[in-house]
Amino acid sequence: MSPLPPFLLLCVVTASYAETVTEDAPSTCPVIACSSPGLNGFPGKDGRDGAKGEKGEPGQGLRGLQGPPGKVGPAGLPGLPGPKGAVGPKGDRGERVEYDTSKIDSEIAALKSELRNIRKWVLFSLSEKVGKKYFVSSGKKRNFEEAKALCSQFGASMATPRNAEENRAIQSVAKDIAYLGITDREVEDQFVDLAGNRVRYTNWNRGEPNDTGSAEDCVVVLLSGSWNDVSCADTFLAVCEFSD
Ligand SMILES: [Ca+2]
Ligand SMILES: [Ca+2]
Repeated sequence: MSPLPPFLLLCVVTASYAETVTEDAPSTCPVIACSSPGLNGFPGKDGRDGAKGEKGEPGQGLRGLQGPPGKVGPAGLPGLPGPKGAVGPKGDRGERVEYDTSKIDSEIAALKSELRNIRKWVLFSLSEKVGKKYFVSSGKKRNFEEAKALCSQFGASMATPRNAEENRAIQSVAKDIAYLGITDREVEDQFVDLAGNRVRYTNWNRGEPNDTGSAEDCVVVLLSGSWNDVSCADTFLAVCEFSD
């Protein structure tokens, strides 16, 4: 095979080159000068995305109705402490108060004296006095424990006669059957005062104490002044004794 003439070789090369560059750039090959015009090629591939356009105008559609308020959100964190306030104006000068302790002592002594006089007057009006003891009767009947609590409430104890004179005073102030501060609850037939001391003075009625039904462990003074052992659950007057 003989080699192609130089101008034909140039056309072949030029045509080959035109096919290669069609996709990227328009051909500038002077192929028109050497052959008939070719057919238009296929469209090239899509180009790269262009730069982002400017923001468009708001749409013209109808605006919806406002929705209901949302739920209340959680409480926020406490704020930081506020700045320190300005210093206030200086206060007035205080007055020096001097206590006269001797005056206070004398006033306390006067009050104590007055209180003693009132107490004496009350006891004198309501009680029977024997030596340094005042006997006062309650106006309401109670069981033994209630009578004991009543006397304790007023800083007194249940009447416990130590001799015939005190017994008469209790009998006189009671006006009715009344409890004494004497029981044999701990040991049967061993009558003791509320401090647990065995009583030396007694004034039993005839046939007493008889512990009827094995259930009589408290003691009352009868209208006659004599004593009877009774059930602690029965109700009688309470006589309390105060010390001078
Ligand atoms: Ca008894
Ligand atoms: Ca009895």
